[in-house]
Amino acid sequence: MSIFATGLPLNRFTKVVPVFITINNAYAPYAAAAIHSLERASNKKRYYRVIILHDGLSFQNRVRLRSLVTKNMAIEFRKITNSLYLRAIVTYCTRRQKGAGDFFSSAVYYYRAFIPRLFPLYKKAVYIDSDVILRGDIGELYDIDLEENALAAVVDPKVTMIKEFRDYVNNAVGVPQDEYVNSGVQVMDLKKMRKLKYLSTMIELIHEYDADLIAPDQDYLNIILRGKIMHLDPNWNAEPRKDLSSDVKLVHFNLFNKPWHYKNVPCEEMFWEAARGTGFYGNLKRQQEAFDEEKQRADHEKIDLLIKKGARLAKTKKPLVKL
Ligand SMILES: [Mn+2]
Repeated sequence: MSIFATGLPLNRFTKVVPVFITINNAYAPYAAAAIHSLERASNKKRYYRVIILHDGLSFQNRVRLRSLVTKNMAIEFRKITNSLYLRAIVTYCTRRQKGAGDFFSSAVYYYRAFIPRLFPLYKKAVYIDSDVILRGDIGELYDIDLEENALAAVVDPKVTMIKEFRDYVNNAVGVPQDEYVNSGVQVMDLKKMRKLKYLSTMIELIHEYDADLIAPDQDYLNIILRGKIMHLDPNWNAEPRKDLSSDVKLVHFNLFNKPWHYKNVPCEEMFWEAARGTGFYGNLKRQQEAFDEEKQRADHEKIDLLIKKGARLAKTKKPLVKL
């Protein structure tokens, strides 16, 4: 019998690796591939508890995700319920959706900010985006000593690559490009984040500035936790590429060239291998087939707009948000 079946509060007795992932119905298929890859790369002698934060998943999606459970990996769901904070975020996102170049105006991106507050019994946890595939054991990531830091993450590779994003983070966010991290993979010191009042500080900044940012919750993370973030080995949040190094432990399909939309993109085989064996393989294949030229054009346009918005906001004389 798995220790997950005993109903014991595992953290008290056994070192379990808590992994959070935040999704809505649309992200469920990608999350399944991510979780499947996590399980395959896991250390079979360790235990993992995957906690899926969501805003209301269909029965079918829950069943399919739940079926990924193994002897050493539990899967749990936690619905983000309506609260003062959530309402503030949803209002902010709804307003943002009306503008151009709003890639990250979905409230689902903010759910990860609720983790320290919603799980007071956890001291430390790992968070991953649903658009990642693991090749290394996430337990190793969890084990990293954060020392005095509140968080560990990788310096954002897309910011390093794209000039408009570099100018944007340096000027508009006010965080130097070599400090600015990607929020797709995080090791969180939940105790420290609670102490810093991470979520309520974010809500206050949203309320005070109502700032039009390009990666809002990631920008707030960098602003609020600045100076308290440890930089992880880039192999824990790597860009997909044709000649991927064997040292890469996690690939992040960030922003463009999503393998479930496009054919012949870097690292697609890793994604499809992980997607096979989940209940979503057929859906994902059909999604790719349905992503016709028109949809591809719209996708490219959206990314162009995001980059242009970055360039426009970068012209500001002072940061858009101040802590
Ligand atoms: Mn992502």
